[in-house]
This record gives sequence, C-alpha cells and structure tokens, in this order.
Amino acid sequence: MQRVVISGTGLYTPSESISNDELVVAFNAYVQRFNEANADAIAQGTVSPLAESSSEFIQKASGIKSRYVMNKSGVIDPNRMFPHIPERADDELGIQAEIAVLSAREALAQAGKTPADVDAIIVACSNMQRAYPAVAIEVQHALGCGGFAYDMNVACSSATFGLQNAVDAIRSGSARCVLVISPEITSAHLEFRDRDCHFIFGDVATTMVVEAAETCTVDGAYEVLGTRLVTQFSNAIRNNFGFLNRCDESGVGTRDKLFRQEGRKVFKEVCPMVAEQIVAHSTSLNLNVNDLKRLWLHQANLSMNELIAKRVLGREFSRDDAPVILDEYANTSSAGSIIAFHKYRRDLAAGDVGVICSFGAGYSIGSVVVRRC
Ligand code: CO8
Repeated sequence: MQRVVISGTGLYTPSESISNDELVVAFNAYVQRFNEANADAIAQGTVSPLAESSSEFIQKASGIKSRYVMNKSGVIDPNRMFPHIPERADDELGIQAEIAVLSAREALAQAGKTPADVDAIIVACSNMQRAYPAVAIEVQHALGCGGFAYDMNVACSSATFGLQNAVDAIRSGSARCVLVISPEITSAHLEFRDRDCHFIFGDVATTMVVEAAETCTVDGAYEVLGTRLVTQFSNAIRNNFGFLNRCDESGVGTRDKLFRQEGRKVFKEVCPMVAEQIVAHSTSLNLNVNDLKRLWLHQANLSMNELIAKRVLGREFSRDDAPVILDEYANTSSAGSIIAFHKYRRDLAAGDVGVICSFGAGYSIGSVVVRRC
C-alpha cells in the first residue's frame, strides 16, 4: 500500500486577542444595559434578568485564558457583541480564503513544495463563508494550484475527516499532493451575548501538506499509519443557520441560528467515546497504548483532555503527553488538534508514534495514528 506522510503544517494566527477579563467586562456591560432597559418587565416577571459572567468561572470550567479573533472591537463593544468583518467585492479574495492561503504558504514552505506540486485542496472546517463557489476553489486559484478542490464540513472533526480523504486520494491515485486547510472564523457564528458559551471559541487557520512518502523531500515528516472516523447523531451541539432560513421569516435571526450546546451532556457523552476510539484504533494497528508518545487532541476543554489522556494512557495527565493550546487559542473547532500538532511535534524521535484526534458536533470523532519518519 502507498505510504502517505504529512510533510508540512502551517498556522495563521489573527493579530488581535481578547483576554477573559476583557471579554467579561464587555459581557457584563451588556448585561447591565439589558437589565436596566428591561427593568419594568423584569420586575413584572415577564423577562428574566441576565446574569453576569466571570473570568474565574471561564478558566476553571474550560481552561481558556484568551482567544484570537479576526476583529476585536466589534466583539467587545457592548452595543454590538459580534465582529466587524466588512463584505468584500466578488473580485477580491474572500477573508476565509485569505487566511487559508496564509497558512497554506507556511505549510508548503515547511514541506519544501510549491503550489505547482499540489493537485488537490480540501477546505475542511465548521463554517463556510458562502455556498458557492467553494472556498477551496478560490484558494486553489489564489495559490495557483492545478487539479481539483472542494469544501467539506464535519464541525470540529473536519480536519481529521479531510485528512482521511487526502490519504485515500493519494492511495487511490486520484491525487499526489493534497492540502487540508481549516480556516475557522468561529467568532462570526458565536453568540457573544450568551453567558454559557460567549468564551468558548477563537479564530485561526491551519494547513497540512499530505503527500506520498516517495515524493517527500524533507526531514521530520509524519507517516499516516491509519485513520478512523465515526459519527453518531446528536442534537447536543447544533446550529440551524442555513439556506432554508428565509423560507420561514419567523425564524430569521433567532438564537438557534448560531452555535448552541448542552456542554455538560457533550462532556459526559463524548469523552468515553473518544478514549475508546483511540485505544481500539491503536490496537487495530498492533500498537499498545504505551507505544503512544503523544496525543494531539481536539482543544475544547482542558478537563476533557485530562480525562481522555488519563483513560487512554492509564496515568496522570501531563502536557507533554497531550499538549494544550486552548489556554491561548480557546476552542478553534477543527483547527485545534492541528495547532497542537503544528506546535508540538518536533521533539519526538524517529519511529515515535502519536495520535491526532478530533471530536465534536455530529457527534463526530476522527483519529489519525502517525509515526515520525
Ligand atoms: N460565568 C459564570 N457562571 C457561568 C457562566 C459564566 N460565563 N456560564 C455558566 N455559568 C454557571 C451556570 O449558570 C451554572 O450555574 P448553576 O450551577 O447555578 O446552574 C454553572 O456555572 C455551571 O454551568 P455548566 O454546567 O454549563 O458548566 P460546565 O462546568 O459544564 O462548563 C463548558 C461549561 C465549559 C461549556 C463545558 O461543559 C464544556 O466545555 N463542555 C464540552 C463542550 C464541547 O466540547 N463542545 C464541543 C463543541 S465544539 C464543536 O463541535 C464545533 C462546533 C462548530 C463551531 C462553531 C463556532 C461558533
């Protein structure tokens, strides 16, 4: 069977970051204004008062300390509470394609490749800027690549699902070198006025260069030993935004058209599934969990990752076993495990094995077992 490697990764990090304290100041100002504006209705019991958020809760419940965003001023303006991202003309590069291209250029340079070497691009992420033309085709055009390109969405698991598609394409001979790009502008799909989730997400873009081992020219690539995907329907994480919305005016702009979740339910249901999947996947490749030198896990919640790492490895969690980037980046949806892989893989030795694992809405779980060449 054709051996396939990840030969380069790239990361685009927005220049603006919001600390928990800054986010909470804005949120609490919004809450005070809302409660003052609705004082009579609150007194009559027809409107519920909003409760304030706290930095201590956010860090304790999630491990998140800050998040990068495409636009900070709009998010922390209590009169607005969402980013300013001006629309661009059809003949300008779209913002999602722009950040995708920036991360792709870094990944290509790391892999010693040029756009001419790329013959497939998969843009895999939670939220697409538009229905068509595919963002991936715009990225293909902007980079000057040949071949084909398409978008796909499996929420937080998009990057690992995209990675399996890339590996399969190379093995089947339909492509030689594939970019898997996850440009996540989560801030545009987050309700910053909702105390339960206003702190969760951040913006970022990642790219992986995936190619046949025989064409790889750089040291330190990671061979993909196996991919395993699983999905199981759940409404616990849901977003009803879509093209049918305008067909029922009563639902336009309502709360369900942005991200919402039952966080505790997700936590309880997903953690055991993920731990079981990593163990079963490793075993199917004749690996013992003691062979796993690193888990590059999805970055949603620190306690979740501690629990999963402990269940899989059978020892106390250490950041060396399962690197943490969510403290700085928050949950960047599909990009989280790839940021961890991008930042924390150079210290492993040739032959060391690890697992990239994503999990989230769907539910969806993707695990990819890799070995340093
Ligand atoms: N400040 C202060 N108190 C708060 C706040 C706040 N901001 N928020 C809630 N509280 C209170 C609650 O009211 C509650 O109070 P009480 O006990 O009096 O009822 C108490 O704190 C505890 O609330 P929770 O039970 O909700 O808190 P948890 O301890 O469960 O923590 C988390 C909440 C952090 C959300 C946690 O449940 C979690 O991280 N769960 C895992 C979620 C997860 O991994 N989801 C994956 C989603 S991502 C995905 O799949 C991709 C989607 C696509 C991206 C879209 C982009 C926008």
